[in-house]
Amino acid sequence: MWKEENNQLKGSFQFSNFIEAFGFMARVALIAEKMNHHPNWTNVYNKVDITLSTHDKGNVITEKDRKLASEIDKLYSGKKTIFKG
Ligand code: H2B
Repeated sequence: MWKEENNQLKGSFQFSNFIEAFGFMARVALIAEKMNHHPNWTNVYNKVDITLSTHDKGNVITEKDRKLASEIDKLYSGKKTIFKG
């Protein structure tokens, strides 16, 4: 699910609609804030693309990125429908 590219972890996550995607982002935001480690991401409708690296270490992958990636995977694999359009 994650690939390493240019010292960054990259993952792409697909949902059934925009609200599902945005709900996922809200959940990731809560975890990221708790970890004090934040994703770079883009959202287009039902798709969320996430790039993880550690800015404080000069934009390289650290254990913090791997930990956040694994938390994001847990969220995504346990996703439940919150909105049917
Ligand atoms: N997020 C990411 N992805 N990399 C960091 O180095 C980082 C962060 N540093 N969130 C934190 C915040 C730092 O800037 C603050 C001041 O603790």
